[in-house]
Amino acid sequence: MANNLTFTMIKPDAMADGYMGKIIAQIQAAGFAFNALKMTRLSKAQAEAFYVVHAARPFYGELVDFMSSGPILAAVLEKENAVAEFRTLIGATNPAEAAEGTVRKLYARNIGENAIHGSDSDENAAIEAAFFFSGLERA
Ligand code: FUP
Repeated sequence: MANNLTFTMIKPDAMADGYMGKIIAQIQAAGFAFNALKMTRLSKAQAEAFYVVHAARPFYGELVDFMSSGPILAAVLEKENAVAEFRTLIGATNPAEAAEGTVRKLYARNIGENAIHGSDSDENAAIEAAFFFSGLERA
């Protein structure tokens, strides 16, 4: 994948807490364009598959339960240097360690329920985008 695309999900905590609109606005204000967007809900099996790279970690079960606990908003985003720029926008995994003004600092509940996902590489962005979106669903 080119380095101008990344994949994100607004997670079930931020959706339930009513932050979807504010987070979309913050993403757009930071200069990202939406290439694809959908609201959906992961089954347990789908959450297990998405996070299979973390299968051996102690938090995997909780992560899968949480990510399948409610609706999410999935999106492919476009901007130059998208992966790195988006990870700066969302902040550290643990909101207690996230920089002021980042999405996780503003809206996450804790390290497990941390409001938003952002791909960690161009390769994973391509894999994650393809997990959620067909070619027809991409602008
Ligand atoms: P990030 O790239 O910032 O999303 O973080 P990771 O890929 O390391 O972790 C993916 C998800 O696993 C996090 F968003 C939340 C969960 N997690 C925990 O619940 N506990 C941890 O100690 C680390 C991650």
